Amino acid sequence: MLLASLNPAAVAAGADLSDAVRIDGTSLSRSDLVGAATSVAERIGGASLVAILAKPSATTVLAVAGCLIAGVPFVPVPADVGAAERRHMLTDSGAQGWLGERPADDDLDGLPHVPVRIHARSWHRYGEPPPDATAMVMYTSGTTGLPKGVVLSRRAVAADIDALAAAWQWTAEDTLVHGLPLFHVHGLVLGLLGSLRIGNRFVHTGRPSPAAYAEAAGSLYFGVPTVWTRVVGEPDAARALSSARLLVSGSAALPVPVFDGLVRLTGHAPVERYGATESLITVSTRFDGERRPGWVGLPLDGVSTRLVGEDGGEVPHDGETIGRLEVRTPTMFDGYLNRPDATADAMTPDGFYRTGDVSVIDAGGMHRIVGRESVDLIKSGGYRVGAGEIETVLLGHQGVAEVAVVGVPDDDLGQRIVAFVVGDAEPQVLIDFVADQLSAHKRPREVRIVDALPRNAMGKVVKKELMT
Ligand code: MLC
Ligand code: AMP
Repeated sequence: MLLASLNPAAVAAGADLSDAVRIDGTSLSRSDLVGAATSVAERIGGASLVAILAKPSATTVLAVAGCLIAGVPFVPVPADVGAAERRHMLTDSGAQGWLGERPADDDLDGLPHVPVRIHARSWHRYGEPPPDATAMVMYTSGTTGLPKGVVLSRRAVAADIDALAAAWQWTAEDTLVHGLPLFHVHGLVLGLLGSLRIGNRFVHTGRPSPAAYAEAAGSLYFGVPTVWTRVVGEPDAARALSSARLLVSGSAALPVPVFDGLVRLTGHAPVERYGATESLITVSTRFDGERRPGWVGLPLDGVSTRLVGEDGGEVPHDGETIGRLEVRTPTMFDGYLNRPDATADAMTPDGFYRTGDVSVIDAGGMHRIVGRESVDLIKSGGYRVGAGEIETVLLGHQGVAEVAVVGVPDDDLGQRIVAFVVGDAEPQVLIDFVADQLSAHKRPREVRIVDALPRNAMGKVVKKELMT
C-alpha cells in the first residue's frame, strides 16, 4: 500500500495516532485521515485527473490522500500560481475539475469544483491501485518553453520513500517537520507522502522560518538551503534544533559555510541529498555514513549513476574529473505528459536520465554537484525556474523590446532572478506582471533597464556577462 499508515484495518484495530498530521492550525489523527480522505475518494472515483491548489492546509492533505486512495491522478498546482501558468497546467493535463480549494478567480477556468469536507467520513475499503498507475503529474520548468508535466507512478514514489527511509533510518518514531510547498517533490512526495507511508508524525510549519522550525520540536527536519541559511542566521533558533535526530538539506547546493554553521550551532552535520522531479531523489549521504560538506552522497539503493565527458564517453570517478551526470533509477518518471520529444531528449537509449547537472564522483562513490550545463535553468530558493519561461512572459509586455533573464549569485536564495530589459517599462510593473502570469516565486527580484544586451558575433545574448 502506497500510504501504508492509512491502512483502514490497522487503524480500526487501534493503530491510531491522534496528531498524525499538524498543518495550518489543524490536527488530523490517522482515523481522521482515513475517514475523511476515503470520503474524498468516493466523491472523485472514476475521474481521469483532478487539479489540487496545493496550499499548505488540511484540505490539501485530504485531497492528495483521497486521490491516492481512489487511484485518481492529480496535478498539484502552486499555491501562488498566476493566470497563464495555471491555464497551461489545466489545459495540458486535461484536469476535469478542482479538488479542495479553488483559485479565487476560478470562473476563468470554467472547471467544476469538488470541495473537501474535513469532517466527512467514509469507511469504504478501496483496493490498492497497481504500482505502475500514475500517482501525480507534477509540472516543472525547462530551459525554454512552458513547464512540462512529469508523470510519476505510485511505484516510483513508494520506492523513493523506502530508499530514503533506509538511508536516513527514518521510522514511525520520527516527527518530521518542514514548511516547504506542497506542490513539489521535496515538500509533497518526501515530506507529506513520506510521512503517510512511514507512519511518523508530520508537522507543517507554514512559512519555514527559523522560529517556526525551533518551536516544532521535531526529530527529523527537511529544508532547502535558503531555509538552513536563515536558520544559521538566527543562532537561538538554530540551537533549539540540537534536540533533533537529523537535519536534511536538498533541492539546491548547500553552501559549505551554512553546513559548518549548522554543525557549530546545532551539533548536527546535515544530511544532503540530490535529485530532480523527473528522477526523484537518487543520491544522499546516509545517517550512518560520512557527511562531507559540499558533497551530496552516494546513490540510493537500486540507483546507478555515471559521468559523461565531452566526447560522449564515461569519465573516471576520481573526485576531480567533471562530467555530465546521468542516473538510472527505480524511481524514474514515466515521461513528460504529451511531450514524447522532450522525454526522448531527456533519456538515453539505455534508460539513464540526463540530469543537466555537472558533477564529480570520487573513488568511494561520493558525488559533488559542480553546477548546471545550462545557464537557463535557475534555482532560486530551491525552486527550479526556466529563464525562457520568464522571458516569454516579459516579451508579452508592451514596454519590453528585448530581455534576458539570468540567475545571479545570492547569499540567501542561492540564485536571484534578474531580468535585463531593453525598453521603457517600470521595473516594479514588470515584476508584478510576471508574478500575475506565472507564480509569485518566479518573479524577478530585480529588473535592470539597459540600453542594449551583450551579444556575440552571431547575435546571441552572452548571458555569462550578465551573471556577476
Ligand atoms: C513580494 N511578494 C510578492 C511580490 N513581492 N508576491 C507577489 N508578487 C510580488 N510582486 C511577497 C510574497 O507574497 C510573500 O509574502 C513574500 O513576498 C515573500 O515571498 P517570497 O519572496 O517568494 O519568499 P521567500 O522568503 O524568498 O521564500 C524563501 C523560501 C521559498 C525558502 C521560503 O523560496 C521556498 O519555499 N522554497 C522552497 C522551494 C522548494 O520546495 N523546492 C523544491 C523543489 S523539488 P508573504 O506575506 O507570504 O510573506 C526539488 C527536488 C529536490 O528540487 O531535490 O528536492
Ligand atoms: P527540481 O526538478 O525542482 O527537483 O530540480 C532539480 C535540480 O535541483 C537538479 O537537477 C539540481 O540542479 C538541483 N538540486 C537538487 N538537489 C541538489 C543538491 N543537493 N545540490 C545541488 N543541486 C541540487
